[in-house]
Amino acid sequence: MLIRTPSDIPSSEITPESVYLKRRQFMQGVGAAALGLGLPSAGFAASEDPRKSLDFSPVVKKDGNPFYTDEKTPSFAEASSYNNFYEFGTDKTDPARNAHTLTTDPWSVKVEGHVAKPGNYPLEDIIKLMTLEERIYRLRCVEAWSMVIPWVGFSLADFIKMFEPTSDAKYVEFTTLYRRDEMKGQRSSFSTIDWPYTEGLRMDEAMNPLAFMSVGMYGKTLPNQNGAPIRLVVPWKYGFKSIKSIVRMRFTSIRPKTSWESIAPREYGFYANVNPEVDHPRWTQRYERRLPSSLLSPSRIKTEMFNGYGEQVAGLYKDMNLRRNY
Ligand SMILES: Nc1nc2c(c(=O)[nH]1)N[C@H]1C(S)=C(S)[C@@H](COP(=O)(O)O)O[C@H]1N2
Ligand SMILES: [Mo]
Repeated sequence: MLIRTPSDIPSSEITPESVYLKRRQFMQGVGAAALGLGLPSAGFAASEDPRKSLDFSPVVKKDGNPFYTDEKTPSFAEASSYNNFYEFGTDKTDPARNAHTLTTDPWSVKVEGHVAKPGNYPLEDIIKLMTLEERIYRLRCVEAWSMVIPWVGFSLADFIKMFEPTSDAKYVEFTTLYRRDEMKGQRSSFSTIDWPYTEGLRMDEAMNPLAFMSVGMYGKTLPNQNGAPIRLVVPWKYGFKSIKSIVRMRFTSIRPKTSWESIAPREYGFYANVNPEVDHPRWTQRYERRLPSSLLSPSRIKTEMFNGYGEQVAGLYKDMNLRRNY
């Protein structure tokens, strides 16, 4: 099984020895002036950091704003060196190590299915048309760890409205890039994922104001390992729904089959709402490890229904049995 249980994941992975050593070598190799600029970002040396600053409106930092939380965010280096992105390997440190091979320019998103305006939309046009804003969301992985991440992006609902979905559009399916020569994990013969990675949402879920398309984090464009150049963020669902490096959106009348549901349908459902009442068959979902954590401070906290976003999304599921529809 690919997704590992929390006990399989040593917290030392957060600052792996290799990254630490590389950082030290880098610091020894540069002068004091360069040090003033801070540590190089995880996964690439400062001189070749491909991220660009973004122009966005910062999140309104007040209680009750569902797009904001004052919970502690990890450093950028932590959020970009502990990742799940199986296209680049299954270890948490693999994406930061391997994702530099991905080229993201040019990039476009193909829109198909039940919409009045299908087409191939270049990323630069998308960014010009949408209003970029910041949102600070909790991300809860099904493996029972979580992080708080400051994203930059735009509302998925606003994006979808551009394509004018018809009344036959009941679901939207998202697909990740399939490019074996740039994605090491897609070449691996051990992989159980039938590439490309796909995900999906019911239309009313996709139109919920919390659903977000991210093109950046920590004020800059996304690093490859976090899903550059454009990825989904659905904060009330387990992290695997938040599909990375999207190249296609297809509007369908029937429920799309998603990658994890296809691999292990008893363990990973289509809905995948964060739910402390419904355990994974192999571990509890009542608690989570909030990163950054360490052996001395394990940061074990209670998992909240809908990851704490119930006020915004509980209505979507009011007539559903969430034990059956996990
Ligand atoms: N294409 C693709 N998207 C993906 C994954 C993946 O393996 N491939 N992993 C998912 C999982 S399990 C999680 S927890 C989040 C992690 O996002 P982050 O690395 O930005 O924290 O990405 C999700 N999106
Ligand atoms: Mo995850």
